[in-house]
Amino acid sequence: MKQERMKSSALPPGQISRETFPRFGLSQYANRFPTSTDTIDIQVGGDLEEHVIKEAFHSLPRVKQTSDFHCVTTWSVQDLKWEGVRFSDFYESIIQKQNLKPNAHSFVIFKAQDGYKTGLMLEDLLQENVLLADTLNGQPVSIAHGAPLRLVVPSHYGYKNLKHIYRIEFHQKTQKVKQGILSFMDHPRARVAHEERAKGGPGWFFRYLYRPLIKSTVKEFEKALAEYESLKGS
Ligand SMILES: Nc1nc2c(c(=O)[nH]1)N[C@H]1C(S)=C(S)[C@@H](COP(=O)(O)O)O[C@H]1N2
Ligand SMILES: [Mo]
Repeated sequence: MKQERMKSSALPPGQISRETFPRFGLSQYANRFPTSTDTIDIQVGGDLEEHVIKEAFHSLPRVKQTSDFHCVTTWSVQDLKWEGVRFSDFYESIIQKQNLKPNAHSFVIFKAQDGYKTGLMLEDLLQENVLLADTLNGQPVSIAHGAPLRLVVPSHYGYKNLKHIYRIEFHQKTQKVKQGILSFMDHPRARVAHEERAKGGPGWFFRYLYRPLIKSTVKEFEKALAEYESLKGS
């Protein structure tokens, strides 16, 4: 009898495991790509002084983490091997040093080179398994998966795992972040374990709404990347 490969953890409600990790997202981002992937420069702003973090990022302790990835449309990929720095180390060692007073921030907005953005509670980002990752499965994070740096928040749906980070804003109060998707689709926390797929109704309902979109979206994103790479190569 063929032995099933043991995965490290059970899947959360409504998720289905797939073998390959696709390039994925909202249609409108399929043809958008990062403009600068050679260096990691992070603009910071919001309720603190604007500046750019360069060398300081590379002085943070490096960590490796194996975690699962869950897209809100119900596909999951298990056992991805990320490497990077803990968001909590980044926050405590770099951001809090310039901070006005302790506990001043409660909400964080991430902005990407392709125009995508998302907001998360600082409390959720300070969990141990939240990384700013620059390596996936032993290779620098590819264009497909978020070069040069992406957010890995395994307990939250894929749409909070922002790729191609260029800017991080720290705010004292929760902000509205217009993500370019219908607003009901953006749950403020989007925790996978609680099936917070969207704020406009029960999580299980959206399983059936989103699942039919997977196949065509994967195709669309694959095609756009292939076109981009052939243009770059020519
Ligand atoms: N910059 C950026 N980040 C993004 C997206 C995007 O389009 N642009 N899509 C989000 C969505 S909906 C998902 S499911 C994951 C997909 O990550 P992957 O392409 O590495 O599979 O990225 C998220 N982060
Ligand atoms: Mo997603």
